[in-house]
Amino acid sequence: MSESALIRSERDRVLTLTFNRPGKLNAFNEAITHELIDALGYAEHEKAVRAIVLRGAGRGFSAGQDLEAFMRLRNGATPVSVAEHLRKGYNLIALAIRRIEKPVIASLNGIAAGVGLSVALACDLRIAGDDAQLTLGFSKIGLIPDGGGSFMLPLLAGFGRALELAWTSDKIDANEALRLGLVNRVVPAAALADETQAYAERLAQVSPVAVGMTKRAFNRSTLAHFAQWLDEEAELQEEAAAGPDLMEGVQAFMEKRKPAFAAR
Ligand code: T3D
Repeated sequence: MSESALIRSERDRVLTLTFNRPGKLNAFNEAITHELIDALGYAEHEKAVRAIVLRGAGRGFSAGQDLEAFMRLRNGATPVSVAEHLRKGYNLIALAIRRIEKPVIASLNGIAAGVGLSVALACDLRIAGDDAQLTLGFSKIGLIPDGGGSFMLPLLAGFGRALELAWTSDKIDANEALRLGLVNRVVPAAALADETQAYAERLAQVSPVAVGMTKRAFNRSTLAHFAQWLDEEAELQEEAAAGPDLMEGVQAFMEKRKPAFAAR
């Protein structure tokens, strides 16, 4: 039997969800996406779960959408619309993370790229190992940050810095991410799993009423338009994906060369 793309484990009221495609830097395929949506649904309703941790197996958190799988979906007999793919996948993940009235913590080891980073940014808190590297990556394939990234990135990092990170797709390290407010704390890479578990256990002991209702209050005061924005973001991504740059960008990634984007 093949191993699950998402491993669930529970200890001391903390549910840990581990993306499990280490050979592909935990790039999201349909299996991870849908198993994650299911697991978040379980976490929302299971009273024994009081905090949730998302993490990646191997040397990274996630490299974002699996580009080979994505091309198969786009080039198949019935090509998938990008907007629909987002609405049935990443948008549901971001909405679930925001809806669960329990702390959801991203534990960032190594690389977090593309929509992998968006998923981390949709979480309540981010704890990074000192080996963490963050990159948007969307601009390299002619896309905009999606999965809520175009909302959460400017909110956390500020408008100008967010644009810079989105346009350049520059990789930033854990300390730069901390300085920009993209992560809450940085710990030695070797201690990341233990530190994240300990912090999640601490939050699991706080009044669930205080935790849940504070999250609801912050969602309403600051993220009131998040759901509507996810929908608009999906439309914008559909428009971006309709041009030639996506294909050129993905082709270049697979051929391990720089993309050559023509004038618009
Ligand atoms: O409709 C929709 O859903 C659209 C939504 C799109 C959302 C997105 O996330 S778009 C952005 C997608 N992600 C990227 O563009 C990132 C692509 N990856 C990279 O730029 C680099 O891999 C990293 C910067 C993340 C890491 O670089 P490095 O040098 O540490 O590792 P590597 O050698 O590039 O990758 C290791 C392996 O993972 C490699 O496979 P191989 O050659 O050993 O067999 C590589 O091809 C594979 N891999 C990495 N990222 C992806 C991937 N395979 C498929 N998809 C990936 N995203």
